[in-house]
Amino acid sequence: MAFQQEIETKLQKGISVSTNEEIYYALLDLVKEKAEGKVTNDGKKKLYYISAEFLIGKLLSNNLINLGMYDEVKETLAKYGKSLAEIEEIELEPSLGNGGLGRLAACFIDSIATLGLNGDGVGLNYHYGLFKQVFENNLQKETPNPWITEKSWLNKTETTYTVQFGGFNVSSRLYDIDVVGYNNRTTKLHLFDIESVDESIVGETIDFDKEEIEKNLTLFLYPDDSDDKGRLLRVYQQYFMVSNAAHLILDEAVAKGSNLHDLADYATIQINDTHPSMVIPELIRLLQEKGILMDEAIEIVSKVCAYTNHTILAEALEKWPIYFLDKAVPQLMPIIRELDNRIRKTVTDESTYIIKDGLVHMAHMDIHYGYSVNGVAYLHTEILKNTELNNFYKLYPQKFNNKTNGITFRRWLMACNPELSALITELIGDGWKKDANELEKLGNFLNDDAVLDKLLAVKHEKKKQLEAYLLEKQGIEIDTHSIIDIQIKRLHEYKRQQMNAIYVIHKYFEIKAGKKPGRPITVLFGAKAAPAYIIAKDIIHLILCLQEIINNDPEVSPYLKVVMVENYNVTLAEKLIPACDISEQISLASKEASGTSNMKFMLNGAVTLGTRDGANVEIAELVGEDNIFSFGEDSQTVIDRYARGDYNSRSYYEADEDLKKAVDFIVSDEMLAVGNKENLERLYNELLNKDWFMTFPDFKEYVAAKEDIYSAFEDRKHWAKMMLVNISKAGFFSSDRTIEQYNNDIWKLN
Ligand code: 26Q
Repeated sequence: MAFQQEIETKLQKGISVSTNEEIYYALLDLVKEKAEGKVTNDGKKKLYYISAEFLIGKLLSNNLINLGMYDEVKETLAKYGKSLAEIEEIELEPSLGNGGLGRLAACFIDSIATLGLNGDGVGLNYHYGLFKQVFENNLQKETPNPWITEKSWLNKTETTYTVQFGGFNVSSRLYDIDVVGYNNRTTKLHLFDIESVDESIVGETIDFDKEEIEKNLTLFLYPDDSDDKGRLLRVYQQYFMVSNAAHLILDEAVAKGSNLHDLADYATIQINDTHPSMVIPELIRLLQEKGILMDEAIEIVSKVCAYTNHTILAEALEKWPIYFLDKAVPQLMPIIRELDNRIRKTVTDESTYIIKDGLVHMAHMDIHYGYSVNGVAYLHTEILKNTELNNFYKLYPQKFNNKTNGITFRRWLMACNPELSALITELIGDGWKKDANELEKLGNFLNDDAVLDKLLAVKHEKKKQLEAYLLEKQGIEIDTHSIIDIQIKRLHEYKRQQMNAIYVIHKYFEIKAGKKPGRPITVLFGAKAAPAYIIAKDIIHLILCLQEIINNDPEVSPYLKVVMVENYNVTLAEKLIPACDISEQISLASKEASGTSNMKFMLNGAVTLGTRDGANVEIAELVGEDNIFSFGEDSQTVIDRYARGDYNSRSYYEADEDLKKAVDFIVSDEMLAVGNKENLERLYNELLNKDWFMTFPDFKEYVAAKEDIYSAFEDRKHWAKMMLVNISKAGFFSSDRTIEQYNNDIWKLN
């Protein structure tokens, strides 16, 4: 049936006389039916990608693209005066992730479906997801962010389990979201929930009674830094997730004929960071319940579980106090102790033990009892092998492997930038949509002026769209003829938004002194800070204060604008990335495991200004040093300085007049007039007395690199060439490539 007929049957009336809301829900129904009608791979062996986060974003456009219906739907709606973009505004974004790790999981399930692999995602159905960020008095405030509407992408299933905690049980129910692959099969995102969840205990804020687990277990996603009560709740959530997953996995294997001794022929589990690590003892426990002895249960599970590490920050490696686990999941502690004892008997290196000083080291359990350990970019994996996890690498060199992250080009090019997609297809055909390496063919147009002009025209069009969007949604004005310089990512000191902010102050002084840039610059930030991460919130305060001062200064604002968008999320990323000229990837070398926004920016024709960290290293290798602006100390220099422990930020401050002046401005009268003394002084003191992520040593080179890249922008033709090189080399970063490598090297699905 033609689309128009199908949708009008659902609407029971014509498109033109229907409201956007009616059309949205009719489309939702229709797309869900189409997804159900697609085949799923149900081969023998299945992958379970268990993750506490799946930052999937809105699904309507994405699913329409993957079903091959997007153009027809958009055009038909337009014929009757309706805009698909406006209709998609009705959909609420599920914020089921903090950032990179959650978004990676979402890209991965898209690629798993697209490649037709037998694999599902397993996670939790948080009712409020991550908090919504609002700005008040130049400060971040957190509010609840409900996303589940009466009708949504969630499908309630008949699958229910009982999960045991210390002292009480809860009943779970499984909700599924169909994951539609591009022109191929579907898989499922399994999200578990408790039947007894009680939304009424949530008010205007994100504070709620943390004691009543039966009511609150799936209400919120925990930010990456939290208070103690929250941390205990996090343990309950993690166990709830993996216990349900383990039940589901065993049930599905048995249904396919497994006798459980051969579980590894039916299931493989990818543990996404340590958040699902308790699946190891839980599976062992369940196998024992089914009559399998401890020795064999351990052996089976060790052939099923594989672990991905996403962080080098030692403080971010999960270590749970024994008393947490004793309280929440007492049935697991004897198993974890047994796992630890076996290591103590066979391994002499005490640093690898699972239980130490009353803490259970989750990653240690994963590495000893998993069959694969991977990092998420070349440099990251090297650092794990040679430094951070070196003691484990010496024990199990064969387990370690690298899987450089990737992104789905369906969402991060086709959906968010149809204009660029159309230009690419006009030039090289549409084979790139299935085989991203075909983007290399764009290299044939590097000297084609007409193509370069078109590329610049697309960028300008995306800037105009962003301008309209920000004005309408946030009342923010940007200049589409300015250089758009963007840093969007979680707020973390190692990502160094503070360095970018100090640069802005430096530029402000230059303009005040009469050194005006030839072209206006818009420095755009988007970032949420974990509610308990004090310094991160102080950095947001700094940026918001700068925004107020600079944008209201008539001497400066024609040349420099600072914009911090509110509530940065996937939807905003989809608008910001296509409009960007300069991609800020300025983490302290060695600290950013990979980064994935760097890949999205590159794919959309932004040029990277970055340190030699994470996947930036691979971007530089692909595009060549002429098409990226790299600066700063390298990872080894940084690692060595940490080892020496002799970093003294004050000495850099004293030695650099520009830096000193910019840093002092943080506590100047102008700043105190718009900001809070407490926040600004705390940040100032932190930088001067600690600066743990070493912004000062890189500052000089950062300023120089910024000047270089801003002046490079003025040679429009050369800049367009750099854009095209970046796009043409982005194929490697398709998550289809990443997933193929996971499958070939780790999962080995048939
Ligand atoms: C841990 C304990 C308690 C509460 C929360 C957490 C927690 C939550 C989220 C710890 C870490 C995270 C998220 C980590 C993350 O997003 N890491 C990013 O992963 C990306 C995908 O591999 C990389 O590209 C980024 O470099 C990495 O920072």
